[in-house]
Amino acid sequence: MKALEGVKILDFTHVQSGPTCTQLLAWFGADVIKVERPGVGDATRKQLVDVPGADSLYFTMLNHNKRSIELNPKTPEGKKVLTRLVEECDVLVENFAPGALDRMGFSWENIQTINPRIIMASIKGFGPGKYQDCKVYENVAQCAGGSASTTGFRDGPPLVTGAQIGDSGTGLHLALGIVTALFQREKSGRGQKVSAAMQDGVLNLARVKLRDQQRLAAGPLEEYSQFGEGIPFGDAVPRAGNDSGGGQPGRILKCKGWEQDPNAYTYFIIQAAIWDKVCDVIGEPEWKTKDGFAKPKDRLDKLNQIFDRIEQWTMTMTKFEVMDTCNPHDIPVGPILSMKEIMEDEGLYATGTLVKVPHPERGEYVSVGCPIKLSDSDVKVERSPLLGEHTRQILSDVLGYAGTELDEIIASGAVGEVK
Ligand code: CAO
Repeated sequence: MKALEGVKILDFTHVQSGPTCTQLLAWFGADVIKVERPGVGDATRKQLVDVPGADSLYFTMLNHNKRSIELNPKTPEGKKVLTRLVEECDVLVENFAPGALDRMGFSWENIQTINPRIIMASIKGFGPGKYQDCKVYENVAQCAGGSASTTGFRDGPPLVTGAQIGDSGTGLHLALGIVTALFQREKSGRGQKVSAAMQDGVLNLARVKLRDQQRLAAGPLEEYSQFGEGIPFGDAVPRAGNDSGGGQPGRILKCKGWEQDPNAYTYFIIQAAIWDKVCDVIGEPEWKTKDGFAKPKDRLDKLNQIFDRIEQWTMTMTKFEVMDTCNPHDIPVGPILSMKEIMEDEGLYATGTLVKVPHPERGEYVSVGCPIKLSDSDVKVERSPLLGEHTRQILSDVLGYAGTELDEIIASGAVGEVK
């Protein structure tokens, strides 16, 4: 048995944020029915295409374990079918632009009237307020949620990060909201509306930076390199480069081969608790007792000197040798892994974090499997559906249409070219 077995999800999501949410629910066992515009489908099917004619990796990697029905709810027949889906499903998930679902005639009020037990979950760029009507993409959310202003180096422009914290991050937040609402429904018998704004999701992940914003009132942020360098702080949290955010000084340092390999680097943290071991490992044992070096606070104005010395040492070995040398001493280090190295890591395939998925149009591809492991709810990653692959199956098996009624719906064009 799977954790969410028996839960039916009407998946009205597209692009990245919503699909990551419903993909997780599908991996936990929910029956996810992806509703797509006839003949077109989710726009990502045809974005960043690498195999001509086949669904893109962008689409396939975000829509595993789902079924696809083509449906245009803007037609009379399409409205009837969508109404039946709302009646049948436990959860409706959507991430259309603000107002799009209302314009289709499916406002939250109407949806509740059709099915009072349904949970309706929405992702929008912003919560209620002056920007509530804006369309929002990943990097806009990273900027509006405080991530970009606090990422990068002090003397450079704000930076966005490659991790999709606005899209996939908000999808994760929404998934938690949905299972929480399902849990509450067990007791209340009622559905509810679950909302996650991308700005809020990013801000939640940038929480430590709002912490630092308030700490500024009490004085400079001593763990930031800028403090040791004697550069005054302004009135907003500055970009901290690769400083570690947890109060323990840390940097990215060069390793052997950095001249040719852009990822020959390691992260290196000098936690107070292992300072003596760091001194021994890098060959500076006198720093353990030396004035200005022995105490963590005294080291703050010498971080550049200290990390330069550690880097002289890390540059003598590969990032993996640094890891192998430091780990036995509990010195926290981490190699900067390229996507190529990650994709070649057999250990990640063994745990199901990476999976090889066969696909009829594009052949086998590598995807990220379910990153959350449940001991009693196994995940088998299935390929994403072709556009409208399950239209007939969903109309008949899930919604119970048959005979002339089924023929009429198909003939109306509301469900595309049914295979
Ligand atoms: N049949 C017929 N019409 C359909 C349909 C279907 N199955 N599915 C969607 N449509 C229609 C919508 O009703 C809408 O029509 P109207 O504008 O006439 O009401 C139209 O398609 C476009 O939908 P959209 O506005 O959501 O799509 P967009 O490409 O213009 O905008 C996005 C995309 C992502 C900016 C917007 O949906 C949005 O802001 N979503 C919320 C935030 C979000 O999730 N962003 C993350 C995106 S991933 O980076």
